[in-house]
Amino acid sequence: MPIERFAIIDSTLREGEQFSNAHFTTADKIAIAQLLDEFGVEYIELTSPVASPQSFEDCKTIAALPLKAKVLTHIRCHMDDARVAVQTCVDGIDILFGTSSILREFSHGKGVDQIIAEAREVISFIKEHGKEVRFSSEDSFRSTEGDLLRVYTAVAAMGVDRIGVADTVGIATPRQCYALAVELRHHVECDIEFHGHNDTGCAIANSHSILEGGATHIDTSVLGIGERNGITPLGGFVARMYVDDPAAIRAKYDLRKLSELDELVASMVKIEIPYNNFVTGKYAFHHKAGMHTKAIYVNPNSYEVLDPADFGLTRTMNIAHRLTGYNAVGRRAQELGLEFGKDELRAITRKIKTLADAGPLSMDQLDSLLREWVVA
Ligand code: HCA
Ligand code: CU
Repeated sequence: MPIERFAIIDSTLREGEQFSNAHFTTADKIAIAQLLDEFGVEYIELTSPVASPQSFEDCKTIAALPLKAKVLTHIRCHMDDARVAVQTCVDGIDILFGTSSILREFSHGKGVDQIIAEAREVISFIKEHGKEVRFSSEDSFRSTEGDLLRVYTAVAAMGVDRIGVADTVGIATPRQCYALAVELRHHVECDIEFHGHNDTGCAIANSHSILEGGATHIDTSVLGIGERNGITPLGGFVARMYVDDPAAIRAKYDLRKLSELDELVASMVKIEIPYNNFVTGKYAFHHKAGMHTKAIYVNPNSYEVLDPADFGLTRTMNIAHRLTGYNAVGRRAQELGLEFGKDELRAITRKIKTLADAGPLSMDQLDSLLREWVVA
């Protein structure tokens, strides 16, 4: 699939509301939706309007905003929910039904024929109201392939815009995702969406693989927030796609909005952005070892596949430690307007390493050492 063709369905305002600390006010939701829209996600998914009276009002409010992104809401595959959802003026409705044997046994207790019959009623009702409709099978990867294919081919024949594959428990592997998409492509022509939980750390890789197999839409949330440890994070997913084709991704999304989005949502849900977060983590563009800093000065691409400038960020270097190298020390001296010969720089670097063996140095200490060397 050409990279420009995939679309992001950001679910910060639906899956993200299921994150432990999330309690978005209407104003919060508007701010998130507007920033996601400026970033350029193609869809914004909202909590079901039947969840609570405020959720219903918020659905109407967000659906009425002048956004480029299409607004979706998310409901159970049930006429009671569908009747409410069509009153909210959203562009589309994502419906969900559990197909795995575990959910059929312990959750809703329905067979595949019954699932298809209920889906038919809900899907035709939503289509009659002129809305986009997606049918997703909850816990897809613990459903048998036969059941999945029966349900998906049936709903595709009913004219859904998308079918959804949901790795509800984060059990899928990239290979399984790829294989499932290839298989589905033999059976359905409609778009294919993926919603992947991150319990085992595979959410981004799964999202990427399923696109390679023929899926078209990926669910994300800002910082990956969601039920348990969440889903595919918007920033990490975009970073993964960027590496395949930076120009296409720069054209599709305003990448410089990513930090603002991560910071906004982190503050609303009262968490710190993790130090190792994709793109926006404190150390995402930080270089330390001498071999790395030397090469980075010559060509940043040697140890960076993401250009921080594309994300409105700058790289940082830590050279005040025992893994440092004389190239980096020399650059620092130049920045301070100091000139040293090669041998001198090697001697200074040896001194830094010896001092740093006793414990971490600060940049100020390193700068003083360089300045005092001149004086001495
Ligand atoms: C859940 C629902 C869901 C739905 C995904 C989808 C999941 O909270 O269990 O609509 O595709 O992970 O299955 O978020
Ligand atoms: Cu989910």
